[in-house]
Amino acid sequence: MIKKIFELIESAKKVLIITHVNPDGDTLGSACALKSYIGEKADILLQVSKGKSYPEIYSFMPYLNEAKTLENVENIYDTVICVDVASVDRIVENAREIFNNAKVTINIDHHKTNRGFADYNHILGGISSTGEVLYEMFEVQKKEITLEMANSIYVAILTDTGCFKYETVTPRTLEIAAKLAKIGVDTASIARKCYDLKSKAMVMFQAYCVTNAKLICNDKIAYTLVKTKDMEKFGAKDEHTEGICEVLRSMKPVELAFVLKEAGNNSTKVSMRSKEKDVTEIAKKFNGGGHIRAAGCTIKKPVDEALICLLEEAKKHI
Ligand SMILES: [Mn+2]
Repeated sequence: MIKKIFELIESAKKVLIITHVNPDGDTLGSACALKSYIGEKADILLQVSKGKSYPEIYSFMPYLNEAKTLENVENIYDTVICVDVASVDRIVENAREIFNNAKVTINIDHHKTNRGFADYNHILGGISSTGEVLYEMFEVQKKEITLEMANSIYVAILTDTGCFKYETVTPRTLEIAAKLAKIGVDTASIARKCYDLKSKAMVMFQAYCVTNAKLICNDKIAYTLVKTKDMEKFGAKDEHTEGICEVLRSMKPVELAFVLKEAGNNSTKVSMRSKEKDVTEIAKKFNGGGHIRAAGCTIKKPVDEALICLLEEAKKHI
């Protein structure tokens, strides 16, 4: 399959690399590495709506400022490659049209819940990140990994492992990180850019959300509600809620952490994290998905009602 994917990339005329909605470091890093490898004939698509962009902390990465958005992307691609896209529902609006129209569709991912929705699927469920999957693909096919590619893959692995903290980190993951460092990746500088250059609004807003968190079931469950009016008060953007759930989980007794965010049209976006439990079990109940310790879903109810349904389900897992 890997060889075939490289042959398809070779023979493609115009390639669109699709990142997932609410792009994170893994999808962006993987897309940048691929774009860097493929060159001129590839474009990256950010699935962001009007006026929105990718999280500003990733602005140091190449190609993102010239990336297409849902607003300006044209239906001109014969080949589409999805990176870190867990399911076809994560391809939205006109991007779905482009995906359906493409002669060749390729899906490179590490989500266990990915069912293989493309013509060619290379999914290694359980591997740390799509960045790691991609690294192995380049290495197996003996493709040169340039410093630019290495930097992007490093961002993908670093951010999707929460700085090499999760169980998904294997000796191989660390070996790959070492190989990337040997290519010349400045690991300290990338860590600083990803974690220590957050906007003031982000840190202040996160502190506010953490302060308002509730702990229930002997402090085993922590949750907080993110309301649009509060975000406006702090000047917080959508991306600024990233990381709140991890802070809630970091409290010693907490096993399950939830962030419930107003998402418009009376729906609520839920992020969930756990220390030990498999949160995909909870996410799946609401048609969501993700990883064992980090998952999400959207509940089509206002935030206060969504909370009741979610806690009812979560308590079954405690
Ligand atoms: Mn990922």
